[in-house]
Amino acid sequence: MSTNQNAELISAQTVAKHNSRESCWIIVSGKVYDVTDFMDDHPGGSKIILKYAGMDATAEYDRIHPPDALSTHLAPEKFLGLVDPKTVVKVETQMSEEDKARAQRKSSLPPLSEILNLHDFEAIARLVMHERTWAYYSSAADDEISTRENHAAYHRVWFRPRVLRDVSTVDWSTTILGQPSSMPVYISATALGKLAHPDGELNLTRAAGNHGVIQMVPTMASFTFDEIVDAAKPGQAQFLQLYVNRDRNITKKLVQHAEKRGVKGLFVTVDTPQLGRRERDMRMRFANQEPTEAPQNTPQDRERVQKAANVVNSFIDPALNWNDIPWLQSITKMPIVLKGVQSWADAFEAYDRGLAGVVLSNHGGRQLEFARSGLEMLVEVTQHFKQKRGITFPNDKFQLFVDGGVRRATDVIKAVALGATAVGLGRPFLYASAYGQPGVERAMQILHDEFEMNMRLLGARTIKDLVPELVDASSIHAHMVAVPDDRLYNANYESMQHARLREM
Ligand code: PPY
Repeated sequence: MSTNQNAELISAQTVAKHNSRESCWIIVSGKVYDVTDFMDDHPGGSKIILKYAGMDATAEYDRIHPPDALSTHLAPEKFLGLVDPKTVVKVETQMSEEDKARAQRKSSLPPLSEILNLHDFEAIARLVMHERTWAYYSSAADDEISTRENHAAYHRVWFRPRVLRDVSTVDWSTTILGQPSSMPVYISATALGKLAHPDGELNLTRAAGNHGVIQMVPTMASFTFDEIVDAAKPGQAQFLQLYVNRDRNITKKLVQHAEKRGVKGLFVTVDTPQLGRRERDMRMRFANQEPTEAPQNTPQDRERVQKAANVVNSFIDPALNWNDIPWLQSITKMPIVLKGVQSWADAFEAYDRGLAGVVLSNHGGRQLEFARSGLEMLVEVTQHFKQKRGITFPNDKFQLFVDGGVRRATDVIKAVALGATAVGLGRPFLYASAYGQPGVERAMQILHDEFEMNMRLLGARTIKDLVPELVDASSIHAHMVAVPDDRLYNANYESMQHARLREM
């Protein structure tokens, strides 16, 4: 969207008249936009837009979005012109009591030296992040059973360690899609990193650069793709997570630009033709819908609910299918990995089409409820490859990754022993970024320390020693198993809220 410098300036008073659902204009960075039609498509809900209807929304917009989000998602004609700066009256915003209490908690964060594991970051994040942020990041589909299962699955795999091996030095470094990585861990893509911290994804990029870890840059980041790539050190490897847009030209441009900027791998998300039902997040959005006294069953209301459920369809194409793969392969030389494969049949298909690998994942439990954990899929997929194709893992030609529920180096070690090249962690690094870049670095250091100790205790000198015989995964498919109560972790989960009467 180009700025028409010759357009007449619009007075703030004119903008202020368009302050309703029927006609809603907002100002962002001095530009006036008509967002009347867009507000029901807004992934953050319409109420937040209506709160700024007829007003300057720049501060709130910048808190969450990259500068190019509006120009990417709004039709050019929705940019109406520039606001006349002489007419803008500055409004002081009042901090709510809850905001003040949160700021107080934020100023009492325990020092990083007292953070001993990744669960600690999660517990702290819950206390200091805005409740809407916490709801968005932590929520998962339906009854949040898959998301809990992701973590619980690791409790069903136990070790069979070896002794009397010289483990005076141990080395857990590896390569991922040919790129060196200091550990078999990468930062998985998560949307809207600025919600956690003003430096959002850049904290992850910089910490990754300092620790030799690879970051998967999300399509839905809070910073632009270039801002995130610019924050990397020279030679620092990054991957790109891709949501394929309905408009294939947008996707082609992004992919080819990423390749030019040196991105080393393309992770195409294939498990999100529609957004899963994240009810804790939805309740927050309802809290953010404008109250309506109108009957809830009018055609307009039904259309609005329908649109909100499918909001993701406006920029993630639900028609994406296997026939698009040759096209993706034709537009880039980057290795292509499918993120969100959940069956051995689809893993075979990816292998047969010459792709570089698959991420066995249920999207952090945020998509299909009762999708199995990546770890359980890994056991099944490797078994099928061995039995039907005679192929074993890890395998440089076709790499298997898992993500979801990983909080400890022992979790990672189990997945690697079972054939994964590396394991993705998404939420834990976001929670750590409540402390900014030092928090993310501390999270990485904690993982390194855990790797060192556990490699020694397992008798594994290098990644090559992490073989299937080192673990007992015979219970992985048993979905009911007694484990000691994981109280710290359970404390970070929340029981579902049920509908309540509105306050009188
Ligand atoms: C997720 O929230 O799980 C995502 O993958 C990001 C996202 C956010 C908003 C719309 C579509 C996808």
